[in-house]
Amino acid sequence: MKGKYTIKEINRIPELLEKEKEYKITYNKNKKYTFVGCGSSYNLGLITTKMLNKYGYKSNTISGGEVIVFDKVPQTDIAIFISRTGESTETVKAVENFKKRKIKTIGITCTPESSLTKICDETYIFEFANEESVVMTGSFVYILNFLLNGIKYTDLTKDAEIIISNIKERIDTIDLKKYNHYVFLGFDEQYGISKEGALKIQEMAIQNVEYHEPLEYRHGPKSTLNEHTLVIINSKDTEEETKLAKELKNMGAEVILIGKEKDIDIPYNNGFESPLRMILPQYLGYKKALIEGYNPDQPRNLSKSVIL
Ligand code: F1P
Repeated sequence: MKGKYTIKEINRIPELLEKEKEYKITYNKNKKYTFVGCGSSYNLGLITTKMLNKYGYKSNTISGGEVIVFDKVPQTDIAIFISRTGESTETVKAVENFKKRKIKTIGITCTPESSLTKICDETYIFEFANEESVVMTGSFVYILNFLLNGIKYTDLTKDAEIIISNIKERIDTIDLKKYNHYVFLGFDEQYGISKEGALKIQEMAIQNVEYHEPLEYRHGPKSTLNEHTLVIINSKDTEEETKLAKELKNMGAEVILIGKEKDIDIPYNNGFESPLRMILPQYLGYKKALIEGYNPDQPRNLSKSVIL
């Protein structure tokens, strides 16, 4: 059955989140952290960096590609390499660029005995979060929540079940055949959430996608909006974002506003709710892929990790 792994991986998110109590990362305000990854794992770094900097820590994120092509290594104390497979070439190779500068290296992966686990000074291995499907879904939610819990522990388990069912209910009512253009909007760390959301639709359902800051969308990008556009706003519960949702609906798009008592009720909680907001694009990508006849478990042209 097409997509059987993806849906299994989405459905077990509440179970995965239960595991959060067993693992802990701690950040030190006197140290600088650099996150390195590719694809979804890069997005994990971008979102975590936004959150760390907001809470008084020092962090930056760089893609594995930028590190290895330019030998670019930000001034830092601890480098954290994220790779579900532990095999993406750029991420694995980038470890050496940091090591030769005597920077401490920590790997985060779902794959024991991977290239990444062999070369990093320390590793967190979440084998229970590993996935059969190519696209990261549950593992992304788990790792993001793990990384944010180092700032402030947030128990998302109790809300996950109901949110998954609300998301399914909402998405299942949309005639997805009609939409071939997907736009994700969000400020700050919600921008990273939007970037990753767009990637899910692109990877699984092979659609045209975009992501922007909400108000930036008015400054040019909205020219391509039409009745085949589905907009998802990862809101910070501001009036401006609600106003924008109405405006885009009036222009003919279908709009899903995520926020407190909105189309999908996930109140903004300074970014700590973000892992739960990832479930919507994951399920949307899965559903749209099935409707178009694609297999969300095994998207066109993609493999579980890019080995160069
Ligand atoms: C990174 C990644 C995935 C993406 C694609 C190619 O993998 O970019 O996020 O879905 O399949 O690989 P990893 O380094 O986290 O294993």
